[in-house]
Amino acid sequence: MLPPLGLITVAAILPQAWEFKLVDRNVRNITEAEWAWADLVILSAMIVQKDDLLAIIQEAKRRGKRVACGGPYPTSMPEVPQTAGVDYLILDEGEITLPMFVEAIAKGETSGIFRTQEKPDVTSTPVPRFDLLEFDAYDSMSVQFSRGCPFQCEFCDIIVLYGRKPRTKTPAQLLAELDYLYELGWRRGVFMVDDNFIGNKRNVKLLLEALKIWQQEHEYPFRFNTEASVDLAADQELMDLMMDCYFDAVFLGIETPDEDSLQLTKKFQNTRSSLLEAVEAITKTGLRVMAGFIIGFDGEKSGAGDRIVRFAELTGIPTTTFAMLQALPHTALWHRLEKEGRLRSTNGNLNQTTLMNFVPTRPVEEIAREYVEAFCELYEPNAYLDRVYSYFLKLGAPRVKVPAKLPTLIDLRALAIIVWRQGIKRETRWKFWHHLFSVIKRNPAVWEHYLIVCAHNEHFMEYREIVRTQIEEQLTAYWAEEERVKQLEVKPEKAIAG
Ligand code: B12
Ligand code: SF4
Repeated sequence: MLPPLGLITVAAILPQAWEFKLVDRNVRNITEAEWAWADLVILSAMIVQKDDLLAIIQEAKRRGKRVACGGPYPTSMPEVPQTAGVDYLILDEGEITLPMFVEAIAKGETSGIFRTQEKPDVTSTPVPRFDLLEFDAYDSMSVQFSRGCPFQCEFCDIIVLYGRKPRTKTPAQLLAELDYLYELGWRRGVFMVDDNFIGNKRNVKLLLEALKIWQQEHEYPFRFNTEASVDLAADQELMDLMMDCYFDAVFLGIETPDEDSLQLTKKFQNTRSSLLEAVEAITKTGLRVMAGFIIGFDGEKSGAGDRIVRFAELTGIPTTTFAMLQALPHTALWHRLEKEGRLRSTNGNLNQTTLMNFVPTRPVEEIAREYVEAFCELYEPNAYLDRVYSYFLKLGAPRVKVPAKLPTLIDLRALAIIVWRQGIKRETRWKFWHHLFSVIKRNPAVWEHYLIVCAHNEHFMEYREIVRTQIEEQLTAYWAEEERVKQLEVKPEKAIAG
């Protein structure tokens, strides 16, 4: 979906006299020629990419290369890459630690750990090296205006990694990044990867004012998405500005409609007004809501999965990121569970196919069953089509006049796939055509966007089975482990009896 913005930012911070080649392991393998060429292998990873990170470290060491690594996972769990044999651990935000590393290299040091408690001022972050990317591999490009979030959700590691004081770039700095993307020929979506785009509302409005003019002058080459907290709904001026800049979707961390769970997890901003009304206000303005949902909070009552499905149906939210709660390293939740002796593993990885890594307050199999059922229900083809249809009838129309573009070969191929699978092959074909024509008639400005979101289900339908199989496998392993521990506990008694 998106490129590794961290690594291309790292490449921009390092001395520009160095030569760089970038391999995104989400896209392709490293070639023999690339291995032979590299003097130094620089790696970054998120927690879910741990296994691949370790494999590459080992491969690089086997080939006698020096290895440096940093990024969110090594920063959370530095002992893991260290044990795997990396030479340089460059942790925290690269703006501060990379210069320390470059200095160490200049002094001929062959290993080192570079850390800082300080959070850098991102106004000095250079324009990322977008030129290192293979553009065709991605759905959207990424840019980042701010880091950090002012809220205090108990499970969140953003505030651990990037702090609670949102730090923003200057509008001119972000526009320079867009200029570069434009110059390189990018003309599709751009995701503002901020943890909470509206964490500093004053500065984001200044950015949007400038971006509005930039987009007008360049005839709207980019369509933006972002992530924001639910209080976006209370600021109509901000939402209007986003519409004027050609934002079309926003990811909201709804987490759960259960107010007790929201209170317990300290997501107070989601309890201040009605979540249903917030989603409605954002939708009517014209921003498609994507929602993050979580199941498995402490004290959660049975039926949480159903309540999430009902919430999605009531609001019509098409696309969701739904996962079982995970305690990520060093979060407030992780520390609490560790104190209570409830952490089962420190490997929390936030993936949608992962069983929770702690002992919950209700039976784990009940949560897992509700989760898998809810996941499958959300993306059942009939239910999905109806939900997306109801949503797009109320979605506000775009406000900017984007010049018509000829469809590319990629667009035409995607259209052919969706028409074949959803309009001809599948049993829901009549519903598909009915809803499509009805959207074209009743809310014509959004029909293309509607079709794209229908296409998302091609991923989720397959993913449902992956979620089901992997969660069931982990449950089986969980029970086998519980049984093994029980056996170990009863052994001494047996020995005495024997
Ligand atoms: C955009 C994004 C995505 C995108 C694309 C990511 C990509 N291809 O890189 C998508 C939507 C695909 C995605 C998916 C997921 N993501 Co994500 N994502 C982000 C997000 C919002 C922004 C990433 C980004 O571009 N940041 C901007 C750059 C500039 O910052 P940065 O990467 O941190 O880099 C800086 C430093 O970390 C450091 N640095 C980074 N790399 C390196 C390397 C070296 C050598 C050095 C020295 C320094 C260094 O220097 C940089 C400049 O300061 C972050 C949150 C965040 N604030 O970063 C989460 C985040 C990285 N994602 C996270 C997670 C968990 C996931 C998912 C597992 C979610 C899920 N449930 O499925 C999946 C995994 C996908 C996969 N299988 O690969 C976690 C990782 C937690 C962790 N501790 O590892 C984060 C931190 C958010 C969170 N807490 O939930 N994600
Ligand atoms: S609002 Fe989002 S980014 Fe901010 S603390 Fe809560 S979960 Fe983390």
